[in-house]
Amino acid sequence: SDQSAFDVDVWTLTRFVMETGRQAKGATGELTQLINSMLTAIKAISSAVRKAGLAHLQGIAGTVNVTGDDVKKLDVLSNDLVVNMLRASYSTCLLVSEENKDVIIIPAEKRGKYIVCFDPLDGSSNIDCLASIGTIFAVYKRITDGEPTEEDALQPGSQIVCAGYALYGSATLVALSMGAGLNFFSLDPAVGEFILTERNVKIKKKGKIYSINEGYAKYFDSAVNEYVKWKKYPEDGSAPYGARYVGSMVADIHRTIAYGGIFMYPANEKSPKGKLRLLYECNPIAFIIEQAGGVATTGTQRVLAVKPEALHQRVPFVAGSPDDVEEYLSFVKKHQK
Ligand code: AMP
Ligand code: P6P
Repeated sequence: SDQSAFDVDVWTLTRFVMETGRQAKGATGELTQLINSMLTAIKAISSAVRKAGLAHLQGIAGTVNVTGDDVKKLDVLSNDLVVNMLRASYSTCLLVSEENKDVIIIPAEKRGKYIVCFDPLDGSSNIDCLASIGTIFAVYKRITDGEPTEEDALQPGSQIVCAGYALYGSATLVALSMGAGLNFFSLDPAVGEFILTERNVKIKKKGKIYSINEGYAKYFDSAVNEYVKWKKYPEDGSAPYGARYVGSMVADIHRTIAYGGIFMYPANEKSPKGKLRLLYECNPIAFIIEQAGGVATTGTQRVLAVKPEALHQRVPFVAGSPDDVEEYLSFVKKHQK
């Protein structure tokens, strides 16, 4: 039989969140309930993502599978899982999902004090080629009384209480922060628990990788193109950077935190505000990047300082190792003169 040591005192994510909850002065346990409900949804999404090919969950919605039942697109299924788990947690009162045009108001009898903005399955255009995809979420405290409103969701990212992402890659990983540092947890499918694998994660001050979709070079502004050229043909005797781009934000961001470097989805002529959404992609990821000691900017301001005006608004997004982002900003400044 397998004699490898079985950790009988393992730090699961559930245990970690209960521990940090106990240390939080006056905490009622509501946020702990919320996080653990989100984790249940993530475990179920991970299982569905890994069975997608077998269960014919891929492809377009509306098709039927071999047994004739309706096939839900993976991202519709993921959205339903997150909404149902959060509604059942009695800790939320309003949700914003990439999949829903309008806010989702939780029925009065099931309400708690938190708002959650999430992308249930980010990078879903990569599902059919089996590239890594992810789930992203940010948690805020409501700021209105009575009926929750859109105003509760339009808070700047600086108000985030908790944010995280799940990466469905070669393993399933959760990155989570409640504002006191960033921790990584890996899913042990044998136990069905996320296990703490890296504490207080910090990004390198400077990396050697740049990550951008150069297919838009024709449409980038000159600061972006000049920065990218500098990464390829540095004139200060330093070595050129490596290029990596998955096209799935969570995969590109997780690599940037793990290895250092810079991830860029800047504005371009075709997308004057960039493509990434502020509420459920840029803000949670910017919060996490800052907790790892990195920088996240729109090119003109700190992402977490942006005052949102609309649920699905886009912002240009550049984030990663502080020295790399600062170097990019020096090119932006040079071109503003
Ligand atoms: P609660 O009463 O559970 O909604 O928590 C109130 C506040 O305590 C939250 O908004 C957090 O700032 C903090 N808190 C609660 N639970 C946790 C936790 N599990 N880990 C870290 N901070 C927490
Ligand atoms: P492009 C996936 O569709 C996504 O929203 C992000 O996950 C990813 O970073 C970006 O779009 C990729 O966009 O234009 O490079 O294909």
